[in-house]
Amino acid sequence: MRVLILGGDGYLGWPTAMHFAARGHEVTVIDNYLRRTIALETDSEPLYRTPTLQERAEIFAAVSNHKVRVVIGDCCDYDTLRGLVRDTQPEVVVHYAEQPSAPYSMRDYGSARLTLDNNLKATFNLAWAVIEEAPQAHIIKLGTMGEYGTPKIDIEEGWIEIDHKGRKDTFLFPRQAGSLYHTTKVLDTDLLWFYVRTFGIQVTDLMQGPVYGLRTPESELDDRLLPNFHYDDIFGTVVNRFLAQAVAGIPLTVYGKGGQTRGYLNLLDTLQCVELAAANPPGTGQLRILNQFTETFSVNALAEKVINVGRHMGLNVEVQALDNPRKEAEEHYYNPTHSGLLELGLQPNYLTDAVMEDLLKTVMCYKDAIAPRKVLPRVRWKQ
Ligand code: USQ
Repeated sequence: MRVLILGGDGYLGWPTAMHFAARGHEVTVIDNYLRRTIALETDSEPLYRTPTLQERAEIFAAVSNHKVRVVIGDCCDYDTLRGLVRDTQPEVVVHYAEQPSAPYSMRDYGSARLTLDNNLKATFNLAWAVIEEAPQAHIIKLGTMGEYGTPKIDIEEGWIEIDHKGRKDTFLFPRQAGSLYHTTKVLDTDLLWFYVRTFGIQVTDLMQGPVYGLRTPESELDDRLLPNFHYDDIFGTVVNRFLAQAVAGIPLTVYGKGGQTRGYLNLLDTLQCVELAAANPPGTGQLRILNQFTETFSVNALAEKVINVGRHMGLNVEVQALDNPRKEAEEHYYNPTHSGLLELGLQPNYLTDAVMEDLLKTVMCYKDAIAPRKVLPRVRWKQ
């Protein structure tokens, strides 16, 4: 397949690019280094320096013989994106080109504005580039479980049937996101649903939970191919943060009561899910929504797992309950459906003690680079 990946420099973008290329697909990536720029501006650089996208592609070609074509450009520039879609004629476009940090989106007016502009423009431009240049292309859009929020009812996979005054219809599941970033994802879904039902494009929207992990079969070929790993308060997701905190002897930063429950998945499973979605397109005129996670944990349960495995490995792991910087339910009902990807063939990699130990060992290789000043939350939802 000809695969175009928007946001190919990211934590998920680069491993996805290598994964598809290693399976013989023709891969082109585009990225404007937005995350790298924001990380520099906010003192949130990752655990180790990753080579540029061009350097990564060269290293990958040298060790694997597989090619990833790199374009440095901005998906918010329509001419750039439209030209790329016209030239590559993708069968699949994987869309990761978004500002992905909830805390960054809540930092101040400028960060909120950038998040809103970037995420909506990139999605809008992609819809149009596909409509105008490759109408058969399958858009695989990375959404987020955070779009649903934490309702008091079971979360369905994208849609819900409503029985109202004796009549029934099916609608997008009600959404109530907890940050501006997550809200931009809600708006993305609405935009894509509009273009699916009016212009007949085909879209898979993957509602993903927080991802953890580092190594993939392709990054095993050379450490310089590892994805960026953030443990800071802006770009670090909770499991990756806890791993770095445990290794550095910094108490685990549980926000509030720690009952916040989310659906988590291993980076390896993100790759499987995107590949399964690509291999099984929904068909033109369809918006397919899949909930992308393999198991649910509360923040407290995650902390307990890190403590158990970390202490067993001789690490000094404690918990520090912090005043929650976010506005979110700290104890709530959470029961999301997630059968679609399993039905397509997903073989989950669960967060077992052995997996946790392996993750801790990998992060331990970079122990000296962990900067404690990057760990505590700097952004509060309420000013
Ligand atoms: N949390 C802590 N301590 C920390 C960091 C986070 O208790 O040190 C808590 C948060 O308050 C939240 C939960 O852990 O309740 C998850 O936080 P997170 O930072 O791992 O995840 P989030 O901000 O929701 O965003 C991440 C990714 C985002 C993706 C999302 C999936 O950055 O791109 O869309 O996970 S989901 O959470 O399902 O919406």
